Amino acid sequence: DELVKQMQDDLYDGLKDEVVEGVEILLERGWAPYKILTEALVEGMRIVGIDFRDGILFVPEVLMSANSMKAGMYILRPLLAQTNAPKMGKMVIGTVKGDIHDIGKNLVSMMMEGAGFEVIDIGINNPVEKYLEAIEEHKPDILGMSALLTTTMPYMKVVIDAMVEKGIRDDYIVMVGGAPLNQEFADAVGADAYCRDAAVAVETAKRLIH
Ligand code: B1M
Repeated sequence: DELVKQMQDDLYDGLKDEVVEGVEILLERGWAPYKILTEALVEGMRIVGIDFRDGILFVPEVLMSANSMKAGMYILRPLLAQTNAPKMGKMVIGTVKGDIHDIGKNLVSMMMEGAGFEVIDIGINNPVEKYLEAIEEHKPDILGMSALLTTTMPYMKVVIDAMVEKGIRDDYIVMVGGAPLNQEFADAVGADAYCRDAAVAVETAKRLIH
């Protein structure tokens, strides 16, 4: 699709208004919000990631791409969160200490809400104390953690170890995700599940909560 390709280019160039307009046009054409999200926005960001890695794009540019993506997600959010699904359970989710990437986490939150979960998003750069406070306060069924950096992902083990030490580890389903993670890592830190993407997070949550 021409427009989808154009939107990926606009996301790459950090053209927020154009990305927003593209989302609106695709919605008018009857595209499902999830299809727009994955094919235009997530795919666009994947391309940005490659050139970021290769030193073709730099932080200020990628930040503009990220803001364009967020503007597109902002339109899709109510459509994705709109649901007739019965109440499924509660999740606290946050990005770990030292890590400020939040797009993936936000996407997981949106999709979980759409599936009928109540989501408490504690944001980015969370030290272990923040996670513990949040689960104590909200008593969720699920704790979700996100990390996008190989340097921050080990912090998930710090959080899980602290839960073990307090004797509360088994009171929660712990799900982890983020681009550098894999199943092996999730097993090694003692999480209940690794979620490759937001759709898998929803499926996994539904499966584990029963
Ligand atoms: Co960053 N960055 N970044 N960055 N950035 C990566 C992660 C990187 C892979 C880019 C690259 O080199 N190719 C690289 C990490 C390399 C590594 O660790 N080995 C990197 C780097 C190096 C950095 C900095 C260190 C750069 C610098 O300053 N020199 C710096 C670190 C800042 C920090 O956190 N302390 C940095 C900064 C930034 C920006 C601020 C510019 C921006 C973030 C803006 C924001 O989030 N508000 C940014 C971005 C945008 C990226 C890339 C390009 C895209 C990330 C993204 O949003 N993807 C990224 C490249 C990449 O990932 N390939 C990169 C889209 C999103 C939908 O996917 O987040 O993977 P993702 O989430 C998916 C799944 O992973 C999963 O579901 C989501 C939806 O399907 N998932 C979960 C994620 N969390 C989950 C939690 C769950 C379940 C599933 O819980 C249950």
